[in-house]
Amino acid sequence: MTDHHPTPSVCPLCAVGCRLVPGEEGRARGAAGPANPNGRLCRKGVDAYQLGGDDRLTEPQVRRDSDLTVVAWETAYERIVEGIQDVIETHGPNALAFLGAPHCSNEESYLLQKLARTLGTNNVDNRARLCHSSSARALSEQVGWPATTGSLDALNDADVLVVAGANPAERQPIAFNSFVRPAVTHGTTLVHVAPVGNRTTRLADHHVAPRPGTDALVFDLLSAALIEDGNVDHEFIRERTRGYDAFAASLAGMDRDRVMARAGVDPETIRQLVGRLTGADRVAALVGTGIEGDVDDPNAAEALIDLLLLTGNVGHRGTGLYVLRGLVNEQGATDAGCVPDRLPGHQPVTDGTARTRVAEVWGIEPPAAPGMNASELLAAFGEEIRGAVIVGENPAISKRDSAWIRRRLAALDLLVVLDISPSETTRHADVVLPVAAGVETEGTFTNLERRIQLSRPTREPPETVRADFDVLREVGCRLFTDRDWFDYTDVGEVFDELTRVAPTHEGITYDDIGPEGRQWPGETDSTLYTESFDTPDGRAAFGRAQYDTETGDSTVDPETEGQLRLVTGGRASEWPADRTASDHPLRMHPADASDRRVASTDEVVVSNGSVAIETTVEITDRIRQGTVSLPAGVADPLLRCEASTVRIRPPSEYQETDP
Ligand SMILES: Nc1nc2c(c(=O)[nH]1)N[C@H]1C(S)=C(S)[C@@H](COP(=O)(O)OP(=O)(O)OC[C@H]3O[C@@H](n4cnc5c(=O)[nH]c(N)nc54)[C@H](O)[C@@H]3O)O[C@H]1N2
Ligand SMILES: Nc1nc2c(c(=O)[nH]1)N[C@H]1C(S)=C(S)[C@@H](COP(=O)(O)OP(=O)(O)OC[C@H]3O[C@@H](n4cnc5c(=O)[nH]c(N)nc54)[C@H](O)[C@@H]3O)O[C@H]1N2
Ligand code: SF4
Ligand SMILES: [Mo]
Repeated sequence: MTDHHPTPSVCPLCAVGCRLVPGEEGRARGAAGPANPNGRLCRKGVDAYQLGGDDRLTEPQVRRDSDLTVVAWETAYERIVEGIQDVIETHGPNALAFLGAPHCSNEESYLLQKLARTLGTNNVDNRARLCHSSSARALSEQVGWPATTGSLDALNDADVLVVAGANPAERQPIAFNSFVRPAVTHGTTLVHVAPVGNRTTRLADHHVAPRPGTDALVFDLLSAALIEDGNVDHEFIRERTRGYDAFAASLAGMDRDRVMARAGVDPETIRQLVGRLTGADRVAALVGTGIEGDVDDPNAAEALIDLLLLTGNVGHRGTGLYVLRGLVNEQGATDAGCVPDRLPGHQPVTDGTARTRVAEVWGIEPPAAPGMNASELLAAFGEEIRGAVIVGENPAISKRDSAWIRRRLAALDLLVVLDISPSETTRHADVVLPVAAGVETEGTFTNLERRIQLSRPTREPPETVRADFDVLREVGCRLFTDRDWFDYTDVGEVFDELTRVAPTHEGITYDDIGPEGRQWPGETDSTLYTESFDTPDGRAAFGRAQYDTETGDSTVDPETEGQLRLVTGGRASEWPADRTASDHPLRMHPADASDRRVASTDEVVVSNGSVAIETTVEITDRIRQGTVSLPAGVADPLLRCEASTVRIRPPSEYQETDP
């Protein structure tokens, strides 16, 4: 049933941005909005009101001796202000770190980075953005903004959709069911690029399963074949791009047989895909965390953008690159400037004109030197970094070794954490501030298609907690008693300041966001780059072939050494609906299984060096040979030691001293 509630909240649980209101028995009920036009919610969204449910922080706490003690808000604020001033006096502002706030609103994210920068440091980041960092970088460098180029409803206009390194059927289910599924039903071809089949694959017409980390090579092979056949958009290339000749030349130097062997795809697959692309007027690509790879992997997003540019598939409806972002306001926190090298609106901190623009509004110029990113900051905790303010992040859960993170957190002189619930991170804090949950506060959130939506509170927070907004504003006022930099009366005033500082948001006002939301930038329709690209010369830039033509690729193929490549997916949060891991988490190809005398449902040991986990097997031909997959939660012990390959053995054959 479609339901138009006058004042819905935005679902705080992922970047799709569905709208919801309280339903029965503590559950959420969907309220139709642009991202969930049918008013549906996914399994996870239905539980949105459980966030901060049973396990809730309600009183501010300050560490006295070794224990956290409940205190009045006044006392907590005094401790924070003193602590921050101490760090600055002794070590300077660059000894501070500000982490957050992709769970919070645009206004809260804006306040967080303003706090950092008015104090004199660019050490501000949100680690969720690192989930899609290479895609964002490729977009910035090649076309303009680190954001999805189109809107969800335009996916219906695509003839071909390429989903790479993502599983939106499970991870962004409402976007998938509302926009991808209907497009496919109406004849759009769905190509899924992933080494392991998942729920998204079930809807796909083609499943391409390259060797993990080699997507870029597949996209380059497609580009090379299209160029060879003359099936490229010459007019688009001439009028709207630069660097084509160098790109084509770099592909021409590629040994295609060798690249195909490296990527583990056959000529027939490439031929079929080329056929699909040649026959399509409009192609759009959707990417997730699976193409992010390791730092050494070739840049898949760049190769994919090259392929889209080559075929004229950026800058009109039904085309372009969609970044399937994860957390509710990952896009917005980044837009608002919770990034160490970018001011609000993605302007480089190193750009003097951009800093002056900010200074005109703030009354103080932000520092010019880029800060450290979230990973660097964490690694410097207790060394260069002496104090940290963490808003809605939990660095203590991560792929990193947990003892290492605990040591880092404990080594700080000042750790301030704003959270809804206790976590590993709050346990190490010197000050813990209990804050309101997303459904309890007013503010704007920007979804994965750049849509800024107003979220209204649909539940009362406990009386003793405060909104992140109020806390950040109060801390700002107390740190700058002789300035009015943080004297805001309401959320709308902060949003309107953001739109004056961030060129992306220029012309949008809080009061006219409206029920459909507003996609930034303000002056264009929902598709970016219809006239020109946001690059210095207005043209999109081609990259280079991602295969190293000089050296070839000398990476030893793990499959030849009895090892299997490990891929993980479905990294599950601590969310109830995510804790339904499959019964047989390890998936492997029949040939790999029979080589190891392993049968379906068998117990096996999955190991790398001294790290081993026991689990059961599902045998499937929807995974490429030589690769096995595990849900990320199960694989965590292996991921923490950065294992990318594993051995699989029956428990009887496993010995701890094995290599
Ligand atoms: N229910 C639920 N939904 C969520 C979240 C949650 O915790 N629970 N978290 C949200 C967050 S923060 C994020 S970042 C997103 C993540 O959303 P996704 O990026 O879709 O996350 P995964 O499910 O891990 O999917 C990654 C896919 O990439 C594949 N893959 C692995 N290696 C490679 C490779 O080298 N090449 C290719 N082409 N594919 C590869 C994996 O097999 C897997 O299918 O999900 C969001 N949605
Ligand atoms: N082991 C493990 N590691 C992971 C992941 C995983 O699932 N498991 N996921 C990876 C991915 S894809 C990502 S994006 C990152 C996510 O990393 P984080 O964002 O650090 O982790 P979360 O647990 O999503 O959220 C952190 C905290 O935000 C709080 N929070 C929620 N809403 C609000 C709010 O409105 N205000 C405030 N102040 N706090 C709020 C929650 O209570 C929680 O304690 O972690 C990555 N690392
Ligand atoms: S798809 Fe995302 S935003 Fe929509 S209901 Fe599910 S978790 Fe919430
Ligand atoms: Mo994420």
